[in-house]
Amino acid sequence: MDERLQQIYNCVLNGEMDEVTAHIQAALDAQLDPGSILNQGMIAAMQEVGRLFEEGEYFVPEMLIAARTMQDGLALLKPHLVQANVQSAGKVVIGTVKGDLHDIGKNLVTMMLEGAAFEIVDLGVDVAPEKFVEAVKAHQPRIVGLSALLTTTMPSMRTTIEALKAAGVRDQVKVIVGGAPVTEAFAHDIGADGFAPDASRAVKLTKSLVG
Ligand code: B1M
Repeated sequence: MDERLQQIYNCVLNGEMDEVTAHIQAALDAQLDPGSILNQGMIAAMQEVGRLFEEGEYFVPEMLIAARTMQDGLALLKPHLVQANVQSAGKVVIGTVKGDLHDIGKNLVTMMLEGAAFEIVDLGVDVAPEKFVEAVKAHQPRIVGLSALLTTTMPSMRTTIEALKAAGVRDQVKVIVGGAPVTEAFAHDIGADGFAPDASRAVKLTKSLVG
């Protein structure tokens, strides 16, 4: 791996918040591809954080500080990942489902959708089904995006779709789902309109669903 990407990887892995932005800036100044900085530097490091957590070497505080480091880095990288467009491509209501506090992936999807000119209503994390229903009624989006990172919160995706049906608004929107444990088969099973494994494919999917 390029030495500069390795330094960014190490910063996220070790939660070196003070240094990550300087390394990302140096990589950008050296014309490294922002997509490689994100995928090989930052997302790969978060996967390693997850592995260390599973093996009992990292605990929640280490995971949290790595997440904060990633978020600081993302703030700097954002303008390089997205190119602002003027005309809205449609409105998207997005959130991490009830019980789930993970938002880095959801924020990345949001960022990429914004870059593709979608108007975003971000409901944040731990969003109850009724909040999604309220937001659909209030904002009339074309797409509802649900993110989940825990196997224990994946059922909240189903509950949210059921709540949209019960409120009579399911047919007004397309529902897309994603997050590390989510699969195409699960999306199909819960009656979602689409699944994307990563942020760039979430943009492609959203574009295809809004025509
Ligand atoms: Co948590 N955590 N965590 N965590 N965490 C995981 C998910 C875990 C896999 C770690 C592990 O054991 N290996 C594990 C889940 C196991 C399982 O469910 N089977 C886990 C656990 C157990 C927990 C706690 C229960 C730990 C505890 O308290 N004992 C707890 C739960 C809290 C809660 O939510 N109620 C917890 C807490 C946390 C922190 C708060 C410390 C922190 C989150 C901070 C934050 O998000 N602000 C955290 C972190 C950082 C992780 C890992 C290490 C990294 C997640 C991440 O940000 N990845 C994670 C391990 C891992 O994923 N390997 C882990 C980078 C991000 C860019 O990827 O989110 O997958 P991801 O998003 C991708 C795609 O999935 C997709 O696009 C994104 C960009 O490409 N995508 C979508 C995501 N949403 C989408 C929506 C779409 C489309 C695509 O359409 C709408």
